[in-house]
Amino acid sequence: MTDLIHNFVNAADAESPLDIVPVGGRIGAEVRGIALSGDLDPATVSALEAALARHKVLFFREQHELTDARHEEFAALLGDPVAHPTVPVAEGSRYLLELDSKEGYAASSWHTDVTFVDAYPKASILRAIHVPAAGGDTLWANGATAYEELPESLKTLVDGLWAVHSNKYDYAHALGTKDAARAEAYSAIFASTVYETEHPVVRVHPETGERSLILGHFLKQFVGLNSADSQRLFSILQDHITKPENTVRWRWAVGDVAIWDNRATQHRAIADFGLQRRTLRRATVAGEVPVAIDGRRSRTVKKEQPASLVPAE
Ligand SMILES: O=C(O)CCC(=O)C(=O)O
Ligand SMILES: [Fe+2]
Repeated sequence: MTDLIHNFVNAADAESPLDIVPVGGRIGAEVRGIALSGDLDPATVSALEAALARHKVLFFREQHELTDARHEEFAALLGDPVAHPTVPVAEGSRYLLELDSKEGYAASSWHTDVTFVDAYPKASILRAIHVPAAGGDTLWANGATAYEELPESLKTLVDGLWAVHSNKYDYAHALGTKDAARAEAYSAIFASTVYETEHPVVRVHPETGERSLILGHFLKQFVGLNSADSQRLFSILQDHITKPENTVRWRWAVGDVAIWDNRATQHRAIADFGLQRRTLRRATVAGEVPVAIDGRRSRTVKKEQPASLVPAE
């Protein structure tokens, strides 16, 4: 009986000292009884890291003591906190990125954070400050189960495939806005330095050895394919990742925190909250350069400021 109950991918580890309640069948778990801060003891931090590698996204409720400073101190327990490479940090913070609906911003297309650079963050820690009365949930998808369930022929195709990721892309689509001027203004900041990076489509996780798909909205083109074929193949693969069985959805309350393994997941906001206020702040923790199945590593092939932004001599 016990085996039957626990026979699903996202079951809690009976050995974990944490109080963990899985949310989705393949991804996401709530951790209870922990107040996040920079003061957590090393055993708890290791248990959280193990739970993160297993469940891919961890949710914590009622973290009302987590100020910006404490948010950053907690992030430092998981590694080196890093600011976003192009977007200025949130006011009063050292590394935090603010996602605020008053800027017309909701990251409502599927992505993995910052894949336009080589060593993109290994983890993101998102905290809810203002939450709509309804709507504004976030979705996460499991890139490892998506890879595992691909038919063998598609696995063979992606195992040796690489793709170029860039932060120069369609912001109107990613922000879910029809306001071209706003999308352009956001693009001017977000792509103030244009990056292009080649990543393997299948990344081997440095801690678990699990294979997972790296795709998402920063992917521009597959290496060796033209843009039309790239778009069609992207749709096929991306559909495998984002099908509902591979996802978890979180209904935010003020004080909630979500931490995700950015090496094995994608996520997106649901932009259904109209003009209601929605504000979240995010810390990111530095990651490693991804490694492909054959051991090759990702590499940044372009890092360029548009001519108009380069100061005159
Ligand atoms: O607003 C959200 O729900 C997701 C934001 C996001 O993409 C992020 O924090 O990295
Ligand atoms: Fe994101």
